[in-house]
Amino acid sequence: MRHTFFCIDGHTAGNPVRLVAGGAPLLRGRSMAQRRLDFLERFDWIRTGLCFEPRGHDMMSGGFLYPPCGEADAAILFIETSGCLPMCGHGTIGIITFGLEHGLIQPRSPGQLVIEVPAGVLDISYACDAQRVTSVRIRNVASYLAMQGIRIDVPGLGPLSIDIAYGGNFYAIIEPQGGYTGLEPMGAARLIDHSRAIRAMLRELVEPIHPEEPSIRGVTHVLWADTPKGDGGDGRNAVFYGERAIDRSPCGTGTSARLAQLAATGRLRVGDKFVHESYIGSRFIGRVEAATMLGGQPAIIPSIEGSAIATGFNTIWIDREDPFWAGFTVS
Ligand code: PYC
Repeated sequence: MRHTFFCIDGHTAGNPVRLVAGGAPLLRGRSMAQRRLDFLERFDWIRTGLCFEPRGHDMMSGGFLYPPCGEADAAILFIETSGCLPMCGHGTIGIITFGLEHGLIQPRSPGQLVIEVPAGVLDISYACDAQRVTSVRIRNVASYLAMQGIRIDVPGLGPLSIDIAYGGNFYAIIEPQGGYTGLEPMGAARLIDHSRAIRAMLRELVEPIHPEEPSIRGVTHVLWADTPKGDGGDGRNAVFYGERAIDRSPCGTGTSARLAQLAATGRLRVGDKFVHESYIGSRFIGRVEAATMLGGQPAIIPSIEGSAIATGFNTIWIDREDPFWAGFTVS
């Protein structure tokens, strides 16, 4: 049996986005959080088939557009090598851009959208030049500093003090200290090896749980913070996700988590802007839009602004006679 998926492929600030525009399964659930769990239970082979080799690769990421469960304009279900993220910033920027440029999303008010994702509801504004969407700004879900100063001893790096912040996913944030002197001396291969070890060590010690949506739990991503390289930047980062991926974009939920950490520690205030660079030098503009409370603790509403480029249409088959129909990974 052959399943056909019509995709628009592209990238946001260098990181891949595969918008699956045709072939989405019908999902059960009254919220995107419930539909996400239903997808993982019954249709995860679609995610692995489209994201893992031989149809994808370690960084592959994307999603489906769905009709909303509530009053929003549309809903997004994210797929990625590591699972179905509750929220993905670079993915949202790409999916909104490609969806608008190809008429899959019809805004009720031009320039504005309300989008449901498993982590909550996003207010989005965007700018166009003729048929092209030139920028997307996401007012993200409430983000907060969940844990501070967790101390671990990392083989090859020594003792580190790590904060955990939520920006749509839970991030371990490592600032330069001790054996970590910045991104340049580390290089991508060492970042990946250390990130896997650090995430495993943290998972033994702590399990952060979202105060309102307990299906969102656990440290999934590792953010290595650094000083900016280019003019006009405020910070730089490399985000590790999945098993072998370093985000090529500045990472939308990572930037949100970093803004929450910087705001909670008095280094940013409401109204501040933070230009965040990625490992490859691409940029998002982060902003601390507002202060709020989440589950009784102080939080912020961050926004992330960036742009995406479509690179082509991709009609992908998953054929049950293919020995690798559900994809594979190598360790
Ligand atoms: O942009 O939020 C993001 C993201 C998460 C993982 C990769 N990118």
